[in-house]
Amino acid sequence: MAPSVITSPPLVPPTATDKPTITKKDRGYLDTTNDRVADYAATEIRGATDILAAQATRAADAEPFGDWRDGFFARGYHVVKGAVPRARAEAYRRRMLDWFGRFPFGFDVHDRSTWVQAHLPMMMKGGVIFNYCAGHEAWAWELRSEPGVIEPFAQLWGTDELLVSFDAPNITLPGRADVPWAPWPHVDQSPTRKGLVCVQGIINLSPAGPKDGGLQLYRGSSELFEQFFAEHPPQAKPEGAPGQVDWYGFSADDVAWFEARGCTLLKIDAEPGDLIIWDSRTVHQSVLPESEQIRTILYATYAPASLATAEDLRLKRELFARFEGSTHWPHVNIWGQGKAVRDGKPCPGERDEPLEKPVLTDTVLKLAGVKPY
Ligand SMILES: O=C(O)CCC(=O)C(=O)O
Ligand SMILES: [Fe+2]
Repeated sequence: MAPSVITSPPLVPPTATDKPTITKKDRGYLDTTNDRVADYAATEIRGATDILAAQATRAADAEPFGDWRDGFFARGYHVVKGAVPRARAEAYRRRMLDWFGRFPFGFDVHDRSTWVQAHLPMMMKGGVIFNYCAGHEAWAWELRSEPGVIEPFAQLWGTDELLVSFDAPNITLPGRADVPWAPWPHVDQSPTRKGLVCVQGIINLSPAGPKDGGLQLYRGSSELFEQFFAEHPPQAKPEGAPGQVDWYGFSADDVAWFEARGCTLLKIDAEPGDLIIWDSRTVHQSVLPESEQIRTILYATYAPASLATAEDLRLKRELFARFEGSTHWPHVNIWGQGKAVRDGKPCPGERDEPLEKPVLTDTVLKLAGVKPY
């Protein structure tokens, strides 16, 4: 299938004189300085591939892989145990929390009175940090370069020539009175994309047991993705929902439709160093901690560099050059997260570069799409 063309949102970095586009947010999503994509049908998409579908067929048929991939393709998710060795996972967590403590808003991890928005960076859903060059800190790039994280994606795609998303960390403090939680079941795949074309991931750095913050997914929902949208043409994105095209939020009625077809809500348990991966057609959400555990994760998705067009690689290099975060998609939908907005204005804690810049290793440059394979 020939890849089609996307109408890309402009990727012009905001300047002091630009007025950020402010949208009203009442769902815990983020204001952004970048343009939104609201019309799924009008947005042409690239990145069609049958690589994973062929792998899934193999897993189900005569020649199963005989490893974790068979389970992944049967269920649509998998937890790779110990993708990052435990001691290193704990060291990454410390570096991440140390970085989190260095914003200029007066947050002190030892002082619970500072665990409120006034003392914290702007975060989606109480923890996701898309801005402040967060995804380009040295610890984020070292984590993405971990061989045990890359390897499962290389196995899934059948190549180790991969790109990675410039994705966000999530640092969720427990017990915040100023962060209400409501269900936010969604998929990170445009309703206009067909089939299994993206597998997204979480590099988990803190204990994620039943009472801890973590990922919930509707088991079996990935298989119903096409049928759902055939029966329910996609609605325009509500005001304030994430601005990129690979996102669709579901109503309670929609969730009931999935439940009526046997999907059940499952909370994924994981330990520090585990990699959680799931088919991007899976309906999912995160839940806040009920325990005292600070949730610390990095989102990370890998896909073959060969699936990216020259234009997507150009957009990716632009984001990389200015340390800007992307979506969960590594090879297409290269949509920058822009700068954080606080009280309707560019956040004074924003920055133009990470506190600790990444070392530009061969692996980093190739995963970033800067250096060709
Ligand atoms: O944090 C999680 O477990 C999932 C978050 C999520 O769904 C997202 O960022 O798209
Ligand atoms: Fe998601």
